[in-house]
Amino acid sequence: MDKLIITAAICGAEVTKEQNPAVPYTVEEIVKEAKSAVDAGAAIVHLHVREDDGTPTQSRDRFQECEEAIYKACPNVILIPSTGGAVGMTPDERLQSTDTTPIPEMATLDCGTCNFGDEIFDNTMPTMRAFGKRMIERGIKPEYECFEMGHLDTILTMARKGEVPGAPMQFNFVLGVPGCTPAMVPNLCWLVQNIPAGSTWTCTGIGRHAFTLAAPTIVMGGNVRVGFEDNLYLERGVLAKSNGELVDKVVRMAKLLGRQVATSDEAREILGLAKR
Ligand code: KMH
Ligand code: ZN
Repeated sequence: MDKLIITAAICGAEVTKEQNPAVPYTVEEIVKEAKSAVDAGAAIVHLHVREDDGTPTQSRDRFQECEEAIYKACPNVILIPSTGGAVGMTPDERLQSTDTTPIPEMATLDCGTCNFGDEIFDNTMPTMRAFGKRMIERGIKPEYECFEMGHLDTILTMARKGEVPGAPMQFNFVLGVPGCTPAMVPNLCWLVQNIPAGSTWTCTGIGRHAFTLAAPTIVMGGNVRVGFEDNLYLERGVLAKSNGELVDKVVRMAKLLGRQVATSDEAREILGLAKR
C-alpha cells in the first residue's frame, strides 16, 4: 500500500473566527497555519484565501502573495489552490487562482452542481468544461472534488471525452456537506469501487465525520484531508488550536493502523506529478 498523503485544508471560504479564533484570514495567519500543518505531517495544503477581514476572495494577487509566502516557509509543499472559491462567485472570478506564477502543480475542479447547506454550489457543464480546458492548457493536475455520488459519473464522462485531464486521476470524495452525499462508509466504498484503475483518491469527512472517515480511509489505502475548511474540532467540544493539531491526529491514527505518512516528494511520486 502506498504511503498516506495528508492534505490540510487550512482556511476554506465559509468558516469564521467567530466559530474558531484560529481560522486564518491574513497572509501571516495563512502561512502560520500552512506551516503548522506541514510540520505536523501534511504533504499538501489545499488553499483558499481571504481579505484581512475574512471575506473570501479568489483574487489572483492575493493567491500570489499567499503562495509566495507559504513557499518561503514550506519550500517543498504541494499547493492545491481552490477553483471553487465561495458559493456565488463567477467562473472567471474562481479561475483566477490558476493564474499565479509558478503555475500551480494542482488545483481543485468541482464535479457538479449541488446543494451546499442553505445555498447552491453552481458548477454547470460549461463551467466545468472551461475549468477542464484551462487545466489541460496549463498542465495543471486537477483534484476532482466529488460532493455527490453522481459527480463521479459526470467527471468520468468528461474525461472520456477529453474535456478534462485524464489518467491518472486524483479524486477527493467530500462526504457530509449538508444536502450532499452523507458521510457513510458504504457511500465511500461505492465511490472508490467505481474509479478507474490507477487513480488515486482522498476522503474528506465534514464536521464530526472528519475522523470517523479518516480511519476507514487509512485502512482502505486512500488519502486523508482534514483542516478548518472541513472541521474545527479536535474532538467533541474541543476546538482545534491549529490545523497542525488536526493533521497530527491523523498522523497518530496512521501510526496506530500501521500506515506510513508520505512526504511532499513521495506524494508527488504517488500522484504522478513532476519533481519540483
Ligand atoms: N467553498 C465551497 C463552496 C473547492 O475548493 O474547490 C467549495 C470548495 C471547493 O471549497
Ligand atoms: Zn475548498
